[in-house]
Amino acid sequence: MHESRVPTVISTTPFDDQKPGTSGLRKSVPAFRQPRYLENFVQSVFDSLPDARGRTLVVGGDGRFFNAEAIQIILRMAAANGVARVLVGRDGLLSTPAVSHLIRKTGAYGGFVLSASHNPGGPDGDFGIKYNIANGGPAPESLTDAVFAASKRIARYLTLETPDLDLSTLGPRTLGEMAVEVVDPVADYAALMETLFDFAAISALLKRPDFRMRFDAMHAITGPYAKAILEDRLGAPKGTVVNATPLPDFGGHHPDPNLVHAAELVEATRGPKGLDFGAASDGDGDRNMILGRDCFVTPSDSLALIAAHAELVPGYAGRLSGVARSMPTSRAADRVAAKLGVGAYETPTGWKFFGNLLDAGKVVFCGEESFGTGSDHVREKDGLWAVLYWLNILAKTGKSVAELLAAHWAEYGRDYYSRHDYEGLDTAQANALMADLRAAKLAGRRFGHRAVTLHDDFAYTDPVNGERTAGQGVRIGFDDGARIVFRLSGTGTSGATLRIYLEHYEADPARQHAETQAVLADLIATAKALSGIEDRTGRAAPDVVT
Ligand code: G16
Repeated sequence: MHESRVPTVISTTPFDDQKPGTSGLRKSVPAFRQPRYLENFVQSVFDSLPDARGRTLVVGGDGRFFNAEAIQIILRMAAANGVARVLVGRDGLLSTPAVSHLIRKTGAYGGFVLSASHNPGGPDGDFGIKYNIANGGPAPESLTDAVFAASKRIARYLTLETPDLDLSTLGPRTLGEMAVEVVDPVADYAALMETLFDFAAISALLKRPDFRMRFDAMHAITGPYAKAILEDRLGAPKGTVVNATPLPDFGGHHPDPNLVHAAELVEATRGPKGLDFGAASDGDGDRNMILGRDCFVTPSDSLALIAAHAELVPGYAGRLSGVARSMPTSRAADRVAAKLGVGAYETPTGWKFFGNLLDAGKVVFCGEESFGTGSDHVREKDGLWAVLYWLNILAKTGKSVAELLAAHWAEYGRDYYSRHDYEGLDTAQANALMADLRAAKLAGRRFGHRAVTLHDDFAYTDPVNGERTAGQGVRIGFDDGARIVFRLSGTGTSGATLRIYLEHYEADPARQHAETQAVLADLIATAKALSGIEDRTGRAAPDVVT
């Protein structure tokens, strides 16, 4: 093949299913491997950007199946669309938070993140692509709507006729007239972490013979980051990071750090000989799970504890302006914000909704029940950051995870919390269920000992730019402070997933140590009665309970 500097114009016709969801375009690998499918979407992004010509972009992915081919396609198309320079991780690898950091650090115009997050990988697994803007965060809805509109009228895409570029060694390359810089995926990110946390204190903790921890990278992108930071830099014993080599199919597992998919890690924290600290992250490194001996920290509680301990962490002491959480996330963080006298914001599900609040300095920490926590250091959630934050708290307080949780609940009350997912539902059936929930007349009705005090479909007006987002989930609040939320997932790739979020507030310390599902049993029964989920679908139980 002759290397060409002149763009080739290829005719194409639209696909009708390229609407980005909660976090970019996610589809099965076979869908992405259809001829012109990825190309159409990437060209639709270029056609929607005000002006990417002459600018710098960052490109990287979580190494899942199809990552390597997709990177080459995107590089050729970027060159053909007049991009001046692309920074790409070695072998095309970059975690999602690392992409966000590189965009911010280099002042890039934006970037492409290739991942389907926690969804399984492999030839029959999932793939995804997301465009991030200059602040390092996911594109706002105005841009993703424009991309979808462009994808419906696309008639051509631009590419170069060039061989694949070698991405296996660091350094500069050229592709047509575009400069390509292959960068170390870990170095910049590791340097950033060092500016935020008390590395000396964490290192001393990790070297203590009586402190036993494990980080499960789930054969996904965080392995090299966690090894470099926890083992090489901070001195944790070799082998602290397990499943550390990223694999295109994640070893056949579901790279989702939760009680179901990281069951082996959970088991290792159980009993008198259990680990003191366990943590895991997902496919692209932005999610996290935090465990102590015989205890699991819900992501909602994790956000609240992170906010409550900001004074112990060098990068955050003395500058907490506010905290934001997605609507279905429990209200534990709101209680901390109220006590500290800082802002509290409730946004729709999706990290993109935090971007304006972070840019405007209204909040420093953000979190979601879907195992996402982060801060204003980047504009994505960040799995390893959350783990380092917890280690910083443990090191500075000298307390165990269980002790920290108990003290927090005693001070603020406990929000018992759980999410029940019904996956792979018929889409029409799921939409009808949601429509009926919206239309139901629930205000004032009694369910057992509770009366309904709130029933709405959550809508959000961005306090920074006034953009309105409606239809974000049905909220049902009760007079004792309990709450049920129903919404459909925006990240699945087949059928519909109904998520039922359940929470019950308990102020009495004597009743804060019961088993979550037992405490929530009557609320779960109410949720089933209200939605008719089991009668409508024939399902006897949720597929995943976290
Ligand atoms: C994405 C979004 C998150 C969202 C999560 C679940 O995370 O970035 O903001 O909470 O999906 O969304 P849904 O409930 O619509 O499935 P990730 O880690 O998959 O990129």
